[in-house]
Amino acid sequence: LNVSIIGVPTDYGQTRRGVDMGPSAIRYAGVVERLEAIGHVVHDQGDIRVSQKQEGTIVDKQLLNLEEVIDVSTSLANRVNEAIEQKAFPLVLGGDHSIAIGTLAGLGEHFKNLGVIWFDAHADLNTPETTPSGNIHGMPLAVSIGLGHERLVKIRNNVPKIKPENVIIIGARSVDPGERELISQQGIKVYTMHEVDRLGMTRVMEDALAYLRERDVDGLHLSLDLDGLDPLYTPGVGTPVPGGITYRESHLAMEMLQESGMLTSAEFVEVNPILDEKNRTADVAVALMGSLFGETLV
Ligand code: DIR
Ligand code: MN
Ligand code: MN
Ligand code: MN
Repeated sequence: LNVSIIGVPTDYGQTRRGVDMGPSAIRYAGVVERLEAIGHVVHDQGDIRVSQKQEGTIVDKQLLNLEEVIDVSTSLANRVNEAIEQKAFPLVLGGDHSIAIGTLAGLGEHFKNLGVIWFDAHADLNTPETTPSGNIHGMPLAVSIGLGHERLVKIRNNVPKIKPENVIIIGARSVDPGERELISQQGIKVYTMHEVDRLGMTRVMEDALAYLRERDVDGLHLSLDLDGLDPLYTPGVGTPVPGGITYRESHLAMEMLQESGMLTSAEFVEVNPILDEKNRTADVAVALMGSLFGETLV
């Protein structure tokens, strides 16, 4: 593969500092070398430019740092769009999960029936009306299906970016009331930790991939929030929730995605080295990328 790495050093989607250092932590953990060792051609495009906070803008408690998030999302969408036009595989490194707004805006222009696997402890389906925090990192999936602040929904003008029926959430264990309502109303497929425990990750991934094949998707994006794993393995995240996906289950999921041959883009988000223990969370992210991109043991 021709892999195009795009770093997005932003923390504007939430209120804990340090997640803007995620791209550095992931590079330090050896992402480029790891993918090259598999045989991929890797172009690290560096980080997109994230400006300092604009003072004096109106503070909307339901949409914190809105102007900044629009700015970052717009630049990222342009970069992802360029990568796709150059026939490269976009690998986006966060930053908090609000960056998925930009990634999917860039992808949605090229893939008209994109499948999305959302690996996360949370559903990220809040809107300005339902958000308990005002943090935009809790909203990117809603925005991408066309629900939320107009200026976020309209980035690069393609609305919606993805179809709710093409989205599969895996690992959910902290879902807000408004999100629960959207899940049933919009027909979004969710494998909570209950299903992961009950069916096992093998069945979950087999079912998920078969479902997306059935829907005849023209591409598949993985949006992986490191808080989807249990904080035992990835402590360096802003909103850890116990009872998560194990290290081995996560690797298996990555391997099954690789085997499917369906994946066309990926992003790894919420790595916060300030909250971490010796860069363990970035190390896990890179190890998962190894499996996702086809590393084999023998
Ligand atoms: C919560 C937390 N649902 C919110 N969301 C997080 O603030 O909307 N997403 N942490 O990753
Ligand atoms: Mn284009
Ligand atoms: Mn998330
Ligand atoms: Mn999360």
